[in-house]
Amino acid sequence: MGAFFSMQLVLATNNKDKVREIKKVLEGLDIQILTVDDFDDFPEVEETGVTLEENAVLKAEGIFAFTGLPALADDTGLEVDALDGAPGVYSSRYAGPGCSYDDNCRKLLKEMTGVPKEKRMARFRCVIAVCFGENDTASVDGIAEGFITESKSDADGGFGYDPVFFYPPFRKTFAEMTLEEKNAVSHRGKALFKAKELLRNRL
Ligand code: ITT
Repeated sequence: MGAFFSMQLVLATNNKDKVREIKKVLEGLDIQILTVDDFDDFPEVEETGVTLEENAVLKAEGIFAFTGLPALADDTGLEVDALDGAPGVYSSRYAGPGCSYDDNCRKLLKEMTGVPKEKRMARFRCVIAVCFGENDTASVDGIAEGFITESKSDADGGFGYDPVFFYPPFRKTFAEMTLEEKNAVSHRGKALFKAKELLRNRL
């Protein structure tokens, strides 16, 4: 395998599930992908923004500042219509500090108790920011539309809210999809295909 790449890119995330999906889409580019595992004391950038885009930019620029290398960050939220867009930007800590994916899914199903099928629309929104250098950050986004199920799927694909997110065109939840299927239609997959173009143009 060639040891030299045209670019190095750090994935500015502590979420291993995101890393798996991101790496798959960026495969084949002449870029060496680095992650949290390649650095000592990789920081957790504080998400003080009020929008997904602000947080994605904060994370990408924070990791660029730490590593001196181009960095790609992802900020994602699940927007549920019947809950006025919650959990949205607070999706990771919906059930409280230190909560698990399962805690979040259970809390969401509880909040949605009694909401009829036709009012269970929701969407994942993903913003990806790439910081190429000082004052040189670009962001792109992607959306996937679906419904919140009434019970949690026991399939183990995907992560986070995937077991309660039903995707009508495929007639299954994101948790029942392979990595390739999910990436082809998901919020992150769509944002990543745009990010891949941004990266290609810089090689
Ligand atoms: P980083 O900030 O380190 O990237 P995080 O998990 O805190 O990791 P977010 O702030 O973007 O990331 O939180 C989004 C939360 O939304 C995440 O913790 C999951 O619970 C959920 N989530 C994100 N992407 C998802 C996906 O593709 N499918 C289902 N749930 C997802």
